[in-house]
Amino acid sequence: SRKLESNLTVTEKPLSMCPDVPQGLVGRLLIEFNSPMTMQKVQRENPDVKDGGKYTPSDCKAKQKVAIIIPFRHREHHLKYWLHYLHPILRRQKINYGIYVINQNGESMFNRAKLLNIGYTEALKDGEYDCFVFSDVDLIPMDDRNVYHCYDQPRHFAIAMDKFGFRLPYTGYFGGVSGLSKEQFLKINGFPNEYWGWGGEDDDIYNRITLRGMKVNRPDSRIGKYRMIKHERDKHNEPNPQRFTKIQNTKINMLRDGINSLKYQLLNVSRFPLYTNITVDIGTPP
Ligand code: UDH
Ligand code: NGS
Repeated sequence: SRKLESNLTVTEKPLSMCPDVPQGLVGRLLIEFNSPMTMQKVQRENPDVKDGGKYTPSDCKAKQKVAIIIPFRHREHHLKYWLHYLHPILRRQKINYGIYVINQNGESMFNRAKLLNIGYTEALKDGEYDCFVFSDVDLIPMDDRNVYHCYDQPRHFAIAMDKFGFRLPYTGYFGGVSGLSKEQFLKINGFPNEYWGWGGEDDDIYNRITLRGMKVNRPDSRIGKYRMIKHERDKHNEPNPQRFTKIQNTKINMLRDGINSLKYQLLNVSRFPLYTNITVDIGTPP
């Protein structure tokens, strides 16, 4: 309670914990990428999001603090749609969250998993996060019951993508959108830093999880549906010819390659209205 200038005492009810199943979800969503989108429009749609893309539910206390990490380079068009769809979904899900776009500087080979490790590290410098959701910039959930927080086991969210006919392509698929608590992430020494170019890094993460005795947890396939924004293969993210041998060696490599060996140069941190942009120099493949 607090005293006002007069002698009135206003009693503020302490916020109760947010319920396990958020109230006010709408279920299935209509997702399309044809309507024009501008960052100004998305900002106007989301006045309650705080600088840097932070949000805290106003009517209940969230159990977890979630950092959402997006690996990024030259996908501004996709990011507008991602922010347009995700901010309202996360708000309905009553998530206490911050959005971190990890932007790879320069034109050397792309390295998705290393950018995700950097996202984990940089988010923790910015807030006391206990959960990390890693999302590609071109994946939009089609149902808001697919709740973006952490679970008892590492979570795979993007299990039924349109490009795979709304099915899991294979049992060990862990790509697209996934979520690990801080403890789960540290238990597997984070993600590999040594997958340059496209492919395999998600399979390596899956291997790490099972090798440490954890089991991937997934939503119901009716709820885990996604639309992917169609795009051509990016430059400097060609399929990595080493990926097949690398995923055979997760067990040995995960001991030395991971969050314990992460090296990069922080170039810029900018807080925009709907996200925090972190630009990094991650080096080049050996
Ligand atoms: N990413 C970027 N910039 C890049 C490469 C990747 O931002 O230059 C990020 C982005 O978040 C993307 C994610 O990394 O969603 C995964 O990369 P990807 O989209 O290249 O992987 P995906 O499997 O596509 O979606 C592979 C090429 C498919 C070509 C299909 C041609 N019809
Ligand atoms: C596997 C890749 C994964 C990839 C998945 C889906 O073959 O990294 O296909 O790819 N693993 C290897 O290459 C070892 S997709 O259809 O989205 O292009 O995520």
